[in-house]
Amino acid sequence: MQLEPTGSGPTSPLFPAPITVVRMRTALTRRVSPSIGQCELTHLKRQPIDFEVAQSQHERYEQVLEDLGCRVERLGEEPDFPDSVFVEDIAIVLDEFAIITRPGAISRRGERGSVERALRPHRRLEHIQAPAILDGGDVLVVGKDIYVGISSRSNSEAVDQVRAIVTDYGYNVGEVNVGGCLHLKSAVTALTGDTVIINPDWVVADHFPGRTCIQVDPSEPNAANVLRVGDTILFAAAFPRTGDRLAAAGFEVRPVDASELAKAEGALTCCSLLFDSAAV
Ligand code: CIR
Repeated sequence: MQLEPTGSGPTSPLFPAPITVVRMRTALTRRVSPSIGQCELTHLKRQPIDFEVAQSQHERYEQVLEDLGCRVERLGEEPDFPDSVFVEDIAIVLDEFAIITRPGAISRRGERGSVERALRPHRRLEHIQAPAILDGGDVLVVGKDIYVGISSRSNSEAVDQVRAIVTDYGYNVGEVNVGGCLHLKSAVTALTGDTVIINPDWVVADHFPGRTCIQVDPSEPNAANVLRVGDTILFAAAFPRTGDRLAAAGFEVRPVDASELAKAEGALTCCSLLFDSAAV
């Protein structure tokens, strides 16, 4: 567990001990739904998903997050929502507030209630409204830059609404066309505040001027979805060549087996919402 004291000072009877605020990194997750076999699919052919394997890989993923200092807050199973393990699509959590999305797939809109309830103690909530559609997988935050992918799940109205919500907080919002994959973060994710990993066939690197773009190994097109937790980069174990590239570039990397949820078009970022919050 990562605890960073942010307040301390001299104490005396006149000046009682100040409240010590600690910051914790929370990982919001949700168990795999037993109906995962009926998940939405856009770019993949349906193939059987072994629920028990998916569940045990997901538990291992949560364990890795815990090992890296996160407090895992696991939401209850949602048997009626096949894709509900992919909590990333339901919210964008920034330091100042969270935005509840309006998922592009109608089958996923009912996932919002429980995510809203879980986030409310941590953040003020804003909401994306119709006619906008937005999946969290299309929102890449790198420092104060927010890139929103235009995909089958997210539209320009959503970009306008995100911009209106965040603009007073110093964020820049840009629209990015994505092709060949489900979400923007299938094609590009952040390694640091100035470096991204990218599949240039699915998104053009020109969208990220001033940032170093490390390319996935060409034989591993789906490898751009990595999850940064502190100084560690989690990458899908199915993509060892890209893992080697990242290690060679000096990153501390850790493979995580996510092969069963990959059949549902999910990857590593999709299965958690990571954010810092204060605990007293
Ligand atoms: C869907 O199509 O919505 C799910 N089967 C996969 C969602 C994966 N989420 C993500 O990449 N952020």
